Formats: sequence, C-alpha cells, structure tokens
Amino acid sequence: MSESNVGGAAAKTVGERFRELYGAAPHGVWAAPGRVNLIGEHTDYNDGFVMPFALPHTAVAAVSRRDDGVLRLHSADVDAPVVELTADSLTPGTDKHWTAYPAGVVWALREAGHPVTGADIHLASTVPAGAGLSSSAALEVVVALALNDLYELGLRGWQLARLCQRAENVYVGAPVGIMDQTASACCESGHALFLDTRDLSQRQIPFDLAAEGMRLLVVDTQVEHSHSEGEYGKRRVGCEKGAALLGVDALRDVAHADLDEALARLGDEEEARRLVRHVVTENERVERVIALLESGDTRAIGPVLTAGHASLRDDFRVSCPELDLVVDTALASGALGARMTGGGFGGSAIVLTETTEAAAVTEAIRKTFTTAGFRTPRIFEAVPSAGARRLH
Ligand code: GAF
Repeated sequence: MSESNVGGAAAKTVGERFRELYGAAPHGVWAAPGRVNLIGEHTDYNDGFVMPFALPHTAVAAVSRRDDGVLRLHSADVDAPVVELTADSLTPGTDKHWTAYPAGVVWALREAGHPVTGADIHLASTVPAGAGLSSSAALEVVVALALNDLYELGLRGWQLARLCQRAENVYVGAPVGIMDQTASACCESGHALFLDTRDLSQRQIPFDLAAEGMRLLVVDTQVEHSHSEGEYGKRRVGCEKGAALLGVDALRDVAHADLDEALARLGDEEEARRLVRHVVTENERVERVIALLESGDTRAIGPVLTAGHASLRDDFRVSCPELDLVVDTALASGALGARMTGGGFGGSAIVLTETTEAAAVTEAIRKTFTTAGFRTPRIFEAVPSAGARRLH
C-alpha cells in the first residue's frame, strides 16, 4: 500500500470516529510525523546543527473549529472519554495528561495573539510513544497545523514549530529544544532536514539510501526514557554553564578549531569540559555528514554516526546499556555505523547497513537482546517521509 493510501485510510477511520464522538463530520483531517535524527544530538538547545528526517508514522487529527470558546479533546490511543476544556481557562503547568500537548498548542497560539476560539479534536497516532521518536511533537504539530488552516492564520512551518516548542516548554513543562517540532512540521519525503537551530534556516538534503543499496534501521529498545526529563534538564543547564564559563552566548559559538583552547580554559571543570566537547564535536559531525552526503560518499557517514554515539555515551552520558548493545552488536555484525537517536536514556538507536546485511544485523540484535535478558526490541526500516500535511 502506498503511503498516500495509508494516509487516506487513516483519515477515513479518524474522520468516522470523530463523527461518532462529536455528531458531525470534521472540518478536515491532518497528519504530522514522528522523526529520527540522523546526526546532531543535544545540539538544538545550544543553537547548533541537527539533521532529522520524518518517519512514515504519523499523528492524525480530525478537527472542527468552534467559535464558542470550548475545546474538546479525544484520543484513540487513550482509554478515556472526551475531555472538555475552555480556551480561556487554559493554564500552564496544570495538566499532567496527554491532553496537555493539544491544549498547550491552543494556549500558545492564543498567548501569541492568534484568535483561536475553540475546537473539537480527535487524535490517533502510529508514532511509538516513549521511544524517542517524537510522538509528542507529532501531536503538537498536527494540532497546530489544523488550527492554522481552520483559523486561516497563515503561519509557516517553522513558526508553528516555535509555537509548539513554547507549548511544550511552558504549558507541558518539558525543557526541549526546537528540533522535533521543526522536523515534524518541515521535513520532506526523500530528504533529511539540515536545520540551523539558531535562526531556523534549513536545507533539504536528498537522502535515498535504498537507491544506493543501503538501509537505515530503527531499533526501539522498548526502554521508556521515563527519567529523561530531569536528566535532560540537567544537561541543558550544564551546557548553559559551559557557555557562561567560556563567555559565549551558546556553545554553538565555540568553533571546532578552537575546541582545545576552550577545554584548556575550562581547567578542572570536568563536567563542563565533557558537555562542551560533545556539543562542539557533534556540530562538526553534522557538517561532515552533510559534506559527505552532498559529495555522494554516503557510506562514509557510517563511522561519523558511530563517533556521535561514543560522544553521547562517554562525554554527554545519555546512553544506556540497551542502546550501547544495539550499537556494539550492529557494528560487530557488519553495519556501516550506528548510534542512539533522540534524547537518550532509553528510546531508539539507528543502524546504517548495506541492504544485503540488514537481515543479519536485525537477527543479531534480536539474539543478543534475548541473551542479555532485555525486552525484545522493535526493529523497522526508516524511510525519509513527508512532513505535516492536510489529508482531507
Ligand atoms: C529530545 C528533544 F526534544 C530535542 O529537542 C533534542 O534536544 C533531542 O532530545 C536531543 O537531540 O528529542
């Protein structure tokens, strides 16, 4: 089945459920994808570079506009009745449930002065939750896009991403960067998105591994990154401290060529040295991957991905035994490169492999997880897919 057929089927099902719940057909149906990040991890809150691409897995929303201030929310993925709120009583930090994501988007739009006066929303997502594949960003972006269309706000993808990030930072209370929301809003099929998170300038980089005889596998370790938020926030604060010690606005401002000098200036601030080293080398790895892809030397990105993992494991310290086992096993069974993707502490890894080796690598990872007594990982191929769009 083609991707557009899948979208069509999802739109129909979600639309039918909307009609059952709310008694009328939705004004429209939208989709927004999850993502994997090819390279550029924990750089987005340092004004650095990232390079995600969209997954075929999406959050789909059937939505109707309302002009009476009422916001009704329902999810096919949560066993709970419709939640009814009022748009002008939305308060940051008060909602600890899934509804905080769509409600946070309504709050952020209104706070920015956009006249959003309510909506009926039914959501259904195929993005695995808790797997580090941006299921939350997909929920936020699909709602933002639907409201942008229904209220004719005329906002561009990167503007929607900023509002979604604000929803997550302030309304939900998670101190995330801008990568996931921008990936969901702006990615294009067959491309990875090179994003400069300082000014949100972007470039679509053609990324068609199948045509070159390669595959990119996602290995969801099934370890939910449940304690990630506190640790994530600590890394963020640590990076800000490193930037302050070096007298720069953000670690992005430390050039790779000046890294040794910067590390020397940090003296015995061991934690800051490790964080700075990761961010500065990771930005350089993003630039190297782009150069390799643009010169057609795709296989050579493998070792750069693997070096990124080592840096996240040893310097940034956001990996875990399951992610390390994926990487080690993949490399030992012939993969070209592998790394954790997303925030870490669980979640998913990516593996770049020759098409001819993909089955053997998959089998080796499954086997070694069984031997280690870990949960069976979910392994699938990631094909660079479309960003957020209207389906209906
Ligand atoms: C999570 C965050 F949401 C992103 O903003 C980014 O910082 C990522 O972790 C790490 O690169 O996905």
